[in-house]
Order: sequence, then C-alpha cells, then structure tokens
Amino acid sequence: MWMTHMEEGRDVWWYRELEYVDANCPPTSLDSEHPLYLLYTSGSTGKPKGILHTTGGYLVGVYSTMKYVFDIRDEDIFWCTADVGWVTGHSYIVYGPLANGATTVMYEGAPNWPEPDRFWKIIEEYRVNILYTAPTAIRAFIRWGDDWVAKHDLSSLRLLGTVGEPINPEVWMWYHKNIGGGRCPIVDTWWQTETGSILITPLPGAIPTKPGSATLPFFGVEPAIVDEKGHEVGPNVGGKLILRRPWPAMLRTIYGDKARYRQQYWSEFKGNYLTGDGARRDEDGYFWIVGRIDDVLNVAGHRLGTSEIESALVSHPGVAEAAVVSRPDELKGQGVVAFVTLKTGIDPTRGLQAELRDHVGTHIGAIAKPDEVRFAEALPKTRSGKIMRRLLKEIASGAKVTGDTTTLEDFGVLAKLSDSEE
Ligand code: 7RM
Repeated sequence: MWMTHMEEGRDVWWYRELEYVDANCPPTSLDSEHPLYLLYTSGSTGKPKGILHTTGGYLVGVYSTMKYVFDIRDEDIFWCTADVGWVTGHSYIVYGPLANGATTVMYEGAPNWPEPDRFWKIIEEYRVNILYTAPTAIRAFIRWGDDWVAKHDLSSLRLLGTVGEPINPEVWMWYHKNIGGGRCPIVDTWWQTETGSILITPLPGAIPTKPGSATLPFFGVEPAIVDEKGHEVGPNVGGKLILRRPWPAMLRTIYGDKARYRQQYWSEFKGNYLTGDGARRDEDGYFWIVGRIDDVLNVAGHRLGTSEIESALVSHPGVAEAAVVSRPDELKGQGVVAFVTLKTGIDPTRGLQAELRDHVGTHIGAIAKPDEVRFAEALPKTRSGKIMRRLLKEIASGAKVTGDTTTLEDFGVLAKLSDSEE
C-alpha cells in the first residue's frame, strides 16, 4: 500500500485536528462590500491581475444562479468537476452550493485514474443528479471511447451543465446522448472570473437550447454586441460582447491597480463593461460566443471566430480536438493554421490533412480553409482546460515561444509541439 510520508511540523492528521475545533462555527457579520476573496487571472499577456470580489454581491450572484440555473433542490447531489483554484470551483463547488445549503461533491483528482471511467463511477456511487463540467473534459471522454461510459448506471442524472469555452455542437450531442441518456437538459453557462457568477445561460426546461449557444441573459443582465465604434450590430454579425450595466457579483477592482481596472474593462465603450469576448446574436436573439477578441482571425478582410472553424474540424469523425490560430501572410494579411489532435487509432496522414482542409471549406466556406493543418499529440492548456492559443500562434509563425507560460498545465506538450515542426 502507498502511504504519504508524514513529516513532523509539516503534516497533521485530520482526525486529530478535529478534536481541537467546535462543530458550531458562528459566522461573522460583514459589510456587503467587505472583500471576500482575490483570484489571480493570467490575462493573455503580461502581469496577472488580482480580481477582487466582495461579500454581498458575489453571494447574491452565486446563490441565485445556483438556485435558478441548476434548479438546486434539497435532495439533490450536485457535482461541479472544476479545479477548485478556477473561479468555477470557487463559485460552484464552494460558495454557490453552500449558500443554498446544497450537497456538493468535491473531487480532487484526475478523470482517468485509475481508469478513464472515474467520473462515471463517482456519479453511480453517489447518485449524482446534476453534473457541471467543461467541454475540454467531454472531448477527452469522447476520445477515450463510449465503452467506459456504458459500463455505468447514470440514471440518477437529471441536469447537465458546461462552462469554460464554447461547446462544439458535435460534442454537445455526444454529452446529451451518452451522459444525459437523451433526457437531461444541458445548461451552457457563459461567465468569467470577473463576473463572479453565470451571466448568459438557459434556465433548464424553460429556455429551449441550441447546441453551441449559451442562449439568453440571466435576470438583470444586459449584454450587447457592438462594432469597433460601439454601434450595435444586426443579427448574425460578429462583434464585441459588452454589458450595458453592472450587476451585483461583478469584480470591484483589480487589486492595487484601479487605473488598470478602469482601463481594461470600462474605457473602450464608456459606461459599458468590456468582456473581451467576440460573439454574435442569431435571429432569435440567442448569443453565440466565438472566442476571445484577441484570437479572432482576419483573413483577406473577413473576420472569423476561432470556435466556428474549430467546431467544423471537430465535426470530422477522425478529430478529437482542434485549435485554430493566425500567422502573418504576405498576400492575405493573415493565414489560418489548425492544430489538430486525432482520435485513438486514426493515422496522421497527408491525405487526412487535405481532407480536413476541404471539410472546413464545405462546412464554412473557402475563406475559412486552414492554410496548414498540423497534427499534435496534445494541445497546450491551462489548468482549467483553456487552450493557450497565444503559444500556438508563436509556434505557427515559426517563432520561439517567448510569452508567459506560468499558467501552462503540462510543459511537455509545448516541447513536443515545437519538435514536430517540419
Ligand atoms: C467561467 C470561466 C472566461 C472566458 C470567457 C469566455 C470563456 C466561459 C463559456 C465561454 C463560451 C461558455 N471563467 N467562456 N464560459 N465561452 N461559452 N459557456 O471560464 O475567467 O476562466 O474564463 O472563458 O471566453 O471570457 S474564466
């Protein structure tokens, strides 16, 4: 048996420590604007920002979204699989469930240890009713094969959620069928570290969903999509996602840097909050997040969101995951490079490269066709599963990776990507 080495002065036994404390722990009353916590977020470049959340507003946000988005009930077992160091863990493993007096599962470990069915084992064992996870995790499950899921009884589930990035429609369908048994609604929840709690989301059973869309704003949230000048754009035109007015759970400042807070979030369109995301709204008013504005591609004057091209690639049966970035191109201004990981058993051939380019051409149009498709064993990600496109961009343009890599989860991935250059 494997045992942790206990070091005197460093390690203590949990059961012994419990003898020193009282189960009754009365809360301290605080002003609603009293700081609750600081969470550092990398920012795509440069210095990390300490996002400051406060007591009253943040709790209003996580309490109410937990109640209405997850429809939490006394008898429910809720499981948010996020890393607790990600804002999603703060809000929906800890504060949201506890503020509602709900039962919340905490799991600190890998999804594939000891085997790739660990999640489904946990759901079966604890009779989990609501599962909240990220598209990046779902893509890994798809890659590992349906058999790991089929072995388990997931009939306790009644509601599914996703968060962290746009979910590829193909991945949504798999989640709905294989995990939800075709009977569970999926809430695709858009929000940020800065917003504290969910802002764009369906309400289960009440808002009809569309695979890949976070649907409509939560109560009191007023998002809009604008062009460079701040004018609202029409249906299905891409632009910058802003919020017209503040809401209780939003950040109060960047710790120690009020000027940066103002500059970053409130200066581009006066009186409006800048999310940094690109989005479009469809003819029904549904919001579709297309990626970070900094990642949007500009090919021969056409602006293309990363998520649309990536989803087209993921809809190919051989593809597990894709990340699309731009690189300088003398003729078009920018060229499109796609980094693709394949499903187990699929061979990375030249024929497949050409096939994938054509696949994007048929799904979106010739303009979106990648100039180059590069196969990768894995993509560089943060702990929360977000693809670090900034690093891929440097690799795609042949440059050495020079930017900040402190939030990279697995350094080996980067080394392999640079090696694989032809
Ligand atoms: C909760 C979280 C925030 C960024 C955000 C988006 C992206 C998050 C969705 C999404 C499309 C979603 N906080 N994002 N959720 N994009 N659909 N449902 O992820 O601070 O770590 O990241 O994540 O770009 O701005 S975060």
